[in-house]
Amino acid sequence: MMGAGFDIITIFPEIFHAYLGESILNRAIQKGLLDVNVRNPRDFTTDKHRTVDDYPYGGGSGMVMKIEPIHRAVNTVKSDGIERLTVLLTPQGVTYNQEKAEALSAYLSAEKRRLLLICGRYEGIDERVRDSLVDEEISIGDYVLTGGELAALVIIDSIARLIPGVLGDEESIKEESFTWGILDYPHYTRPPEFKGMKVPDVLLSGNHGEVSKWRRREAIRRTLKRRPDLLKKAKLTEEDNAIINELCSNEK
Ligand code: 6GU
Repeated sequence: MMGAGFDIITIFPEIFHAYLGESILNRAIQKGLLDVNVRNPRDFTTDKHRTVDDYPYGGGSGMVMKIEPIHRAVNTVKSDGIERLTVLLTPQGVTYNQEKAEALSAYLSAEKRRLLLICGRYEGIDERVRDSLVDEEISIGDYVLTGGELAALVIIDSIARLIPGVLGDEESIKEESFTWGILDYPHYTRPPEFKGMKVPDVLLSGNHGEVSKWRRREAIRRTLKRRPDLLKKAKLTEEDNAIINELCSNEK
């Protein structure tokens, strides 16, 4: 596989089949650029009720995911001997961002490496899963979800769109790396005027140099206004800095 391969441990496999069955990611799977293998810990239980959770030792509210079904599911996945990074999705993890997406994408682009994502559910997961099976813990932001499934999909989606051939438009990725770290510029399509709202003249001018300059300026303007924190880390040119200085002084 020249794209990216994922193994998912989840008690809700349908969530993955639903999202990955649509549009761009479905096409990436059909093209062999993306491979996602979903395993349900419930299929690795041995009791009549197929129990995947239990009461917490020490008492308290909520249920805890049991280690044995997860351990068996992980071992089954790993039995092919392929090199894998095992990630637990949990609000306690390191916050995910585009930099991390690019790092994981680079890790996966090496032939025969995969990402194994374990989705937590209920109030928690037996700590021994972390201790014995997990390399890294990732969170997708400072809010609490009912489970790690949406986080796993966020990670798969963000990595998949970095694989050459998935978006079908290599230019957009190149342009993205140029704008890395700042917000996108405003987009317009026909009609040129809608209820009195006009498309900026420069975009209709056919002057590609002027269009590029306008877009860069608007992207910087937006970032300055909405996410000034991003400018500290962004890749900026001397020209960008001149634009920032100008926009700042015009404010007064
Ligand atoms: Cl990875 N899991 C859960 N349950 N909630 C989250 C999260 C993950 N990332 C942000 N909130």
